[in-house]
Amino acid sequence: MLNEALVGGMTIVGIDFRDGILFVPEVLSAANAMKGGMAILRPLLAETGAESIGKMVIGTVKGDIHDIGKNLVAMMMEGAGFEVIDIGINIPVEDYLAALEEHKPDILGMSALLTTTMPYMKVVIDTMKEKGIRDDYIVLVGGAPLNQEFGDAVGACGYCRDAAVAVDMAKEMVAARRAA
Ligand code: B12
Repeated sequence: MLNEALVGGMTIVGIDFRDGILFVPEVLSAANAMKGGMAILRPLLAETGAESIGKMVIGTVKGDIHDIGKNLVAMMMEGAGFEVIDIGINIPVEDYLAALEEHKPDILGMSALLTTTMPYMKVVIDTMKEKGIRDDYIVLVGGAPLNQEFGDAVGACGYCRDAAVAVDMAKEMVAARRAA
C-alpha cells in the first residue's frame, strides 16, 4: 500500500507538477491525502516492529518545508523498530544540536528537497565537527535532489535514495557501531 499506492501516486504527482500539468494547490491536496493515508498506516507499520533497535532524530533543513519524504522515512523507521523523534521542518542548526543533546540518538537524519537548501546539511555537519560531536552520531541524508557524491562531499555517513534504503542502512550502521 505504501510503496505502490501512496509513494507511487506521489511520484506521478511529482512528474505532473514538473511538467506543468498539476499546480501547487493540487500538489498540496495530494500531499494531504498522502498524510491521511500515512496516519492510517503508521500504527499498523509500527505494530509490526517490536523493541526499539535504535533511536533517530530527523528533520528537514532550514529554508525547506517539504516533509512528505521525511515523514515516510520516519514512519518506515518506526515500522522497522526504531524510536523516531521528528523535529519537523525548516530546522536551523541550533535546533538539530539541541535535539541531539536532549535525545542522544544513534542517528541524525536530515532531509532537503531543494537545491538551494541541501548545502545547509554541510553547515550542520561542520558545526557538529567544530563542537567535537560529529563522530558521536551516524548521519544519514536524503531528499530527491541529493546523490551519493553529495552525501560524501558534506561528510554524511550515508545517502539514502528512499525510505527502504534508509531502514537497511540504519540497521546495518547501528549494528556495526554497537558491535564496535
Ligand atoms: C509535494 C511538493 C511540494 C509541496 C510540499 C508539501 C509537503 N508537506 O511536503 C509544496 C506544494 C508545499 C511544495 C512547495 C515548494 N516546492 Co515542491 N515539490 C513537491 C514535489 C511535487 C513532491 C515532493 C515529495 O513529497 N515527494 C515524495 C517523497 C516520498 O519523496 P522524497 O521527498 O524524495 O523522499 C524520499 C527520498 O528522497 C528519501 N528521503 C527524503 N528525505 C530523507 C531524509 C533522510 C534522513 C533519508 C535517509 C532519506 C530521505 O526517502 C523518501 C521516501 O522514500 C516535488 C517534486 C518531486 N518529484 O520531488 C516538488 C519540488 C521538490 N518542489 C520544488 C519547488 C521549487 C518548490 C517551491 C520553491 C515552489 C514555489 N515556487 O513556491 C516550494 C518550496 C517551499 C520551501 N521553502 O520549501 C522543486 C525543487 C526544484 C529545485 N531544483 O530545488 C521540485 C523538485 C518540483 C520541480 N520539479 O520543480 N512542494
